[in-house]
Amino acid sequence: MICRSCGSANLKSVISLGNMPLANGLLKSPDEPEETYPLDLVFCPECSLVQISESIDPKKIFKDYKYHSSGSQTMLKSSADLVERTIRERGLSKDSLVVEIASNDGYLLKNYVKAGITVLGFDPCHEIAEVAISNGIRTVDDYFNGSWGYTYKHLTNGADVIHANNVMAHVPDINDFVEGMSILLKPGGVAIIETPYIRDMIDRCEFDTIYHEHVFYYSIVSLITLFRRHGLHVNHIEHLDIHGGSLRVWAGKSHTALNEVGRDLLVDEFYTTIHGDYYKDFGKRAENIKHDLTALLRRIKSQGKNIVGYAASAKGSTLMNYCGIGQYLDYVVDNTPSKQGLYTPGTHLKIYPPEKLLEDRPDYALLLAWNFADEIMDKEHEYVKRGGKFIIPIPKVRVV
Ligand code: DWN
Repeated sequence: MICRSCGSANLKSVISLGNMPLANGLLKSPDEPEETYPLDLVFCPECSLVQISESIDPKKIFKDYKYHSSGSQTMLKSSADLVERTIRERGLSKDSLVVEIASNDGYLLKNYVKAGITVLGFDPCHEIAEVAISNGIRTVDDYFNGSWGYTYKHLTNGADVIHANNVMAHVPDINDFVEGMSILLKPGGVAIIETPYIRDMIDRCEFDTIYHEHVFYYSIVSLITLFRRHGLHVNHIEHLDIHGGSLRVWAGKSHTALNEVGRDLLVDEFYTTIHGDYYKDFGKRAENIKHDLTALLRRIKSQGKNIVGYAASAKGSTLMNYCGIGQYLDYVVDNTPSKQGLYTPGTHLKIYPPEKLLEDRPDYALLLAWNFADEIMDKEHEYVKRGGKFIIPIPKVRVV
């Protein structure tokens, strides 16, 4: 195997989570056959990029993808705030073009449409792209790549802004993807990228955010190296708490001095992330969480109490399958209509609407989307008021 970004063959192991089903590979029935694949993470000392070793055909992962970004008020608010700020800071007008790659159901672009700005989305999941199109958001239901970048450069004279939220982790041919962004971007344009930050994943032991659709786990050094290869310069970086800790990166064709937050994060990386030994105890810490969580669930079950899962998330699939805890849960609830009635990958737990939580009032709910803990526990205040308890597994197993 070679590094997908720089081509180095000198890759080092970070963690091996064993053979895992596809994290969003929800089943129509519990006895539906499902494939598993090795889920191993490796580190490239040459360009500091962490990536999974196994390449899965994206069509297998995204063929009937069910993740709707509009399912979270946290995401909707974060996107609306970013759009308002970008329109203001970039002085966008109706003559501007804003492109979003992985535009999902239009959760972000709808804010530009409301402001009268021309938009173009790319999303390979036909059903989800149809939702955006039905809301008046021009969307190409295909994977973005270099040739789409070239095509739309000549069809539109280029993009003033390109958004790419939580997509760069998913693209095996990442050089072609970034080249496409560079071609499509106007000379004075900006690409605004959001992606989970590997420092948060390692420091908070968020091993459950490792799954096959997340090919890459970025550090700032790895992003700078990747962008520079395609004539893009990282000029501004912010560190967000969303999705368990993310980077928001502004990149453009001209080079300006990196902002202070970006400089501090970058200097910090040179003392930690880019030296492989930063990852050395990650596997042990993941095992500790597995031990603590399994012991807690076993203890609760020995007291004759019951437990359900809350959120049929991709991270929940990695957590449940790596920890082998499906046996302790009765079912999972989730607010995504297209997931309800299906079964979780590997653990084969049926997925119900969240209303079932109050109907059944199980003693405990294991929060499988802990990154939305505040939003979800606020929504389920009635369940808590009536004595229900949430178990939050990451970064430390605790009952709230
Ligand atoms: O990169 C990705 C990250 C950003 O989101 C995607 N590849 C896949 C996805 O990962 P995830 O499935 O672990 O994401 P979330 O956003 O942590 O989990 C969302 C799940 O939680 C959805 O299935 C909806 C559910 N949910 C819920 O049932 N009630 C979410 C909220 C906020 C709620 O109130």
